[in-house]
Amino acid sequence: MDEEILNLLRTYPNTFLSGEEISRRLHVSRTAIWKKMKHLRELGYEIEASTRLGYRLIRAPDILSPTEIKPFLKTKRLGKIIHYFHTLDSTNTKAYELAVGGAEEGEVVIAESQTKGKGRLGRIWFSPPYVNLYLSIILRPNIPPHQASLITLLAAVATAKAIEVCSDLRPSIKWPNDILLDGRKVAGLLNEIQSETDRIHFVILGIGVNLNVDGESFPKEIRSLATSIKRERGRPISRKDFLSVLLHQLEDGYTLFLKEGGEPILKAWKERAQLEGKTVKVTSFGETLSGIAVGLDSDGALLLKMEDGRQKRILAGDVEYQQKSRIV
Ligand code: BT5
Repeated sequence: MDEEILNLLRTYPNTFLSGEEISRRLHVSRTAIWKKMKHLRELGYEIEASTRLGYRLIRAPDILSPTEIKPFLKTKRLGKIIHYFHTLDSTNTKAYELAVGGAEEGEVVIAESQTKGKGRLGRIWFSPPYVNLYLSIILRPNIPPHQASLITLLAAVATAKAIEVCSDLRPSIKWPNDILLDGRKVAGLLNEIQSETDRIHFVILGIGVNLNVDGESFPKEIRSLATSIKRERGRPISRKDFLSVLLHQLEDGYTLFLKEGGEPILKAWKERAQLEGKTVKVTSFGETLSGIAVGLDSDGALLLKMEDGRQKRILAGDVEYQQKSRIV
């Protein structure tokens, strides 16, 4: 009923709606309405009440509940169903469970905070409440498992574009899953798949974006490595606007990928990553390799030209830039 009352109040902006009118339209008692208004205020909605005139919505909180997001969302595939939580261990874990239980392509899990936000290789994603975005999307693409990395790449491009659209900042992408602002990490992606040898059952696309967290709130181990949009532009960003733009960007990228394959994704990624020619150190499966990044293979693997002249394909790993760009 929260949603119905809010929709009604939103339909008549700046206008008082009497308790009697609301009660007639929603077929509930005036006491029930009074209780609901109290509950909505506790959620952060600013609602003016006048004994003579009724109720009026002044301001909605910047929370990521379906009630707040749905009115802005015009996507066709992504976000038709939003599972929303105040707190979760990890949105990826929850989305995985839902996918195993048969959830459909495009279902989305959002949490306002995570107690065990997951990075790669068992690392932790710092996930404080009500300031950032923690999102996981269930996808069921009809592609072979070796192409799943392309979904991380398209999500990186979509996240970079959403940051650009909403903040006017210019993010860059770092292989394979980091989005940086001025060299510091503002977003990370974690793509988990369940598959057979030649068929993907589902992909969980996890995205964490630091939106409004203050610089000094980061744990000190990552304070100099991490940043947020608020920190970079000096003022906060609307989280629900950002989420809506991001879901639209992801849908566009994903639709293009399903239609035209990896090529346009790789092209857009390369433009934003500017990886080619950089001297890098790569840690992959316990091994550290140095060389020059030559580019990406058609499945998103990193191509590294090593000091002895051999070229190596790196499927997964962490990259460190060694110095400024150099032409190969
Ligand atoms: C990632 O791992 O960058 C993937 C992060 C994915 C997080 C999202 S949130 C929604 C969804 N649900 C989940 O449970 N996860 C996904 P990796 O490349 O391994 O980077 C992890 C490293 O980044 C950590 O070891 C820290 O050094 C650093 N880090 C941790 N929290 C950070 C933050 N909030 N911002 C920037 N850097 C952070």
